[in-house]
Amino acid sequence: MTITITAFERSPDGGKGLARDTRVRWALEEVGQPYEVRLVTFRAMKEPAHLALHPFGQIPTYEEGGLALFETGSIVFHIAERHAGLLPPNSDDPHSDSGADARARAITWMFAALNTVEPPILELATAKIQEGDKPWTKERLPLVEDRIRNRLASLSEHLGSADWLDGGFSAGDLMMVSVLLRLKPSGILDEYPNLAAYLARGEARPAYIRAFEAQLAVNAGKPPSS
Ligand SMILES: N[C@@H](CCC(=O)N[C@@H](CS)C(=O)NCC(=O)O)C(=O)O
Repeated sequence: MTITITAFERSPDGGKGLARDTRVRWALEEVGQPYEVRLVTFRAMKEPAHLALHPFGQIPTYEEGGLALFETGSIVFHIAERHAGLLPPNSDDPHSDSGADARARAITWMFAALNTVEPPILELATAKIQEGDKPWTKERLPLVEDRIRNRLASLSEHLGSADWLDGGFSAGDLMMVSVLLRLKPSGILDEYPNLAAYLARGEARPAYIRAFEAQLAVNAGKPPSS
């Protein structure tokens, strides 16, 4: 069955890979599933046809046969559940830690990326881009940055010298790396060398490179629209 995702016709980041279709492309590349992309304008995202797929009028969406999904957490989880490569296989033995428990922990890291680490990082983007001209932004920025440091310190402590968050690379790492990517220009990540190296490991994966290049090809040569 053909998989079709949606992406910005013109991404606000001009192709830096921060638009969330990149994480879905990455997941599909990791599991070796071909996919098609339907590009949408900001206006089309708010029109009935797209709202029928995504109630909040955003990208990405995911269609496969009669199934339509939105929210990257749900989409990546769906891909990881149906195709080998992103989650440890379920073990038949309920008493074994090697299967079901490892899978549950990898899923936990997906939630941690989206619910615990991403929110303060998005807050920084909002503070800089949407509220950058407010008189209180200068005072607010250090507070927001410290909330990010608080999360990164815990994440760095957990990761230690390991390559990935829990054993081998999983959908949890895919989501965490995707979330951390937005921090690159801020320099904050460099305060945690193991996290900077973790990010670089994610970006070096062939599947990530293919995903990044595919989204870049859409945006190449087009100036950012905001
Ligand atoms: N929580 C959603 C966030 C989706 C989201 O914010 N998408 C952005 C692009 S990365 C978007 O469509 N922005 C345009 C808008 O909200 O109007 C997810 O993970 O899928």
